[in-house]
Amino acid sequence: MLELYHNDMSVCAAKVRLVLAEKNLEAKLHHFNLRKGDQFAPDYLKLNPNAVVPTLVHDGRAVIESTLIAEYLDEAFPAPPLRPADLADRAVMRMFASIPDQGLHAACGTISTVVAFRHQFLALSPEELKRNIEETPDAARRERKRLGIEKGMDAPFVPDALRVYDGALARMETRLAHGKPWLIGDRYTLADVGLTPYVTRLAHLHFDGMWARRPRLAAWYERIQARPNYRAIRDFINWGYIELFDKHGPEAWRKAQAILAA
Ligand SMILES: N[C@@H](CCC(=O)N[C@@H](CS)C(=O)NCC(=O)O)C(=O)O
Repeated sequence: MLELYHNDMSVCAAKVRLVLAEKNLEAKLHHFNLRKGDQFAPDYLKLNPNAVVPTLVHDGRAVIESTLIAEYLDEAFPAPPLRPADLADRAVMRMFASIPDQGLHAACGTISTVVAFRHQFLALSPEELKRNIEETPDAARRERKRLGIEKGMDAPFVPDALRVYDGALARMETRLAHGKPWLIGDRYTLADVGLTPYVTRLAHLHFDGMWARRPRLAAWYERIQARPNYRAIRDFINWGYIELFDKHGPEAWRKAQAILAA
């Protein structure tokens, strides 16, 4: 039996849902409210000491870290395969699939927080906000959360986060110069899965100008949205978040453009 602890708008949880959908696997879903702090419950910390979603539980055993969960699912449920058979291609696939773990995920958290999520945090009671920040176990993540909520787009790490995001998109655009539909070629793999939620987040935030001059990436994202497994994102959209992104995204994008052009 498969169980997934997730959140509807969490980028890394979406990655796991994409794999489940691609393989037509059913999982019992446990939805967490990350603003209210469900992730800090002592019983959940036994499954995932990092106090984050997603966590997959397969036949009673927990697997954490979305990139690892995606590979785990592909090994445990091989059809259809989401890793190339060729070992060199597989290494390239892993390189792309791990881009979020090498800074893109933190950049996405930063951008999402300073543009939009800060408004959700600021709507919490002072006690709930304090708890959410103080119980974030990793000190660096805690400090970024605190400053991002306080300063928004003026937080000092925003330019770096934008450049990390831009660098990841540049790598995708360059890679797609091979003229094939997916990052590794003709086969959709965990590389495409891993980056899909991060490109989607930019689109939701009205930051799609980041690929205005990246036609191959733009075409890839069109193909991604046309795939049946994209329902794992589309069907989980929290419209309250989209409303927030619509309200604050365009103004933030104007500031982001100036930062990226500097
Ligand atoms: N490297 C982890 C990152 C997990 C993560 O940061 N999850 C976010 C949602 S995308 C979360 O649960 N945040 C809760 C919090 O910051 O308190 C993974 O890929 O699984």
